[in-house]
Amino acid sequence: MNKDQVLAAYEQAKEVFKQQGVDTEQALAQLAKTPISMHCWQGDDVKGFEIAQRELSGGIQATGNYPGKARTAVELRADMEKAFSLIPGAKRVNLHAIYIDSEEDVDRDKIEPRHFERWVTWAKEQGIGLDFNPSLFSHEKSDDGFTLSHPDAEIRQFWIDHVKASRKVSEYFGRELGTPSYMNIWIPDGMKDQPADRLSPRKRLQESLDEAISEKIDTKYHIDAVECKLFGIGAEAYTVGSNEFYLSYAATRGTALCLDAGHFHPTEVISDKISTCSLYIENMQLHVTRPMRWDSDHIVSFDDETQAIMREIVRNELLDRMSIGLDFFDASVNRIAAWVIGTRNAQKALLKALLEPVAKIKAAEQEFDYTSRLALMEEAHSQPWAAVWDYFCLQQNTPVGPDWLEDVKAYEKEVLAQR
Ligand code: RNT
Ligand code: ZN
Repeated sequence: MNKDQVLAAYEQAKEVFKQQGVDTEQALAQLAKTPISMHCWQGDDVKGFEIAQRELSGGIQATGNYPGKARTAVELRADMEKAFSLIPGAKRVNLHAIYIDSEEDVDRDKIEPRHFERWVTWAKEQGIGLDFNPSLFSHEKSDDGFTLSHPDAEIRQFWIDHVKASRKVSEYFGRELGTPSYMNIWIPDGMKDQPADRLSPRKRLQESLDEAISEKIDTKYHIDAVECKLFGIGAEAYTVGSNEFYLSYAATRGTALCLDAGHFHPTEVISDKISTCSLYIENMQLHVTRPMRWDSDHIVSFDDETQAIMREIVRNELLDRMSIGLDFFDASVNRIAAWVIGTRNAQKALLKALLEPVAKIKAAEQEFDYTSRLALMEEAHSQPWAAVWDYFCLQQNTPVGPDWLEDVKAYEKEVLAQR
């Protein structure tokens, strides 16, 4: 589509939405200022850049061996810049502690803000905020399948110290970049087979977390979040940090809660959890991802659940309290394309939600007019929201439709194939 076609289609769409009482300009402004936190770990299959290179563990897996993955922080940043140029709207970057960018061989409990200075310099250049994660996996001290809930106090302490050190890095991000860093704590702790004691590890996790986050840090700079999970590979029977555990933890400790779309039973959806959480939890974080049969972390698709998640956020006016992040790692396709596809899909779903005639639909529901409610919801799917999306891409100087693919292919030939 050329520019004139995009503009003409937008003008038409604008009218169509106006007739339904929906202001497309307002939706576009909201979309433009809502950042999506792009996870750095799609770029190198969750490997990281510690001097002591370790295999990915913790019950998660990046399958595939598509050539050209980033081998250094410099390469990863270049790849993310390429992806940014093809993704409209505001972005943030979500880092893990294993993405330390330093010549020093530092163990996890000893990381300091200075080891992440180059990331901050880059983020400033890019005009983006950073989010952070302590990495409690891919390490010899997590090999027993336990970290913060490990029966050995010394191992627990190592991981507590890692979380404490990570909070300093996160606070540093927030201070330097003027936007709070969400620091999400996910641990792989669990057991393959039925435990005899389900309680003690949970008690230890509760105590470890309390110690790890005991120092008060201004939420202007840093926000703690915790992420629950149902199971992992090798931890099928029992996960210490279950949904009930972390929902209660976040509610009683005042931390944020991270909901990962792949961390529940196969037919259980996070879209239905957002409203409940909003009643008890101030800040929420999302790991938008696509589970396929298991927590497979497939690239985000424009599917029903992604759309339902965004509708819940918009209909309940929760955008201000929500950090929308992504969490997938597919090593079977071009990794930059993976970011572009997944991030654009999350944004498309958000835009479509912003263009819904919410007031009308809610009014129908209030009057018990479920016929109109269903009719309006269903018709919304085929309204010309895609023309508004194309216009947004144009407005933001990013490719319209599948045109971005050519760019990715050229980058693959020129840069990725040389690695
Ligand atoms: C694992 C969790 C966790 C990780 C990342 C790397 O199941 O989803 O969020 O994917 O932190
Ligand atoms: Zn996750």
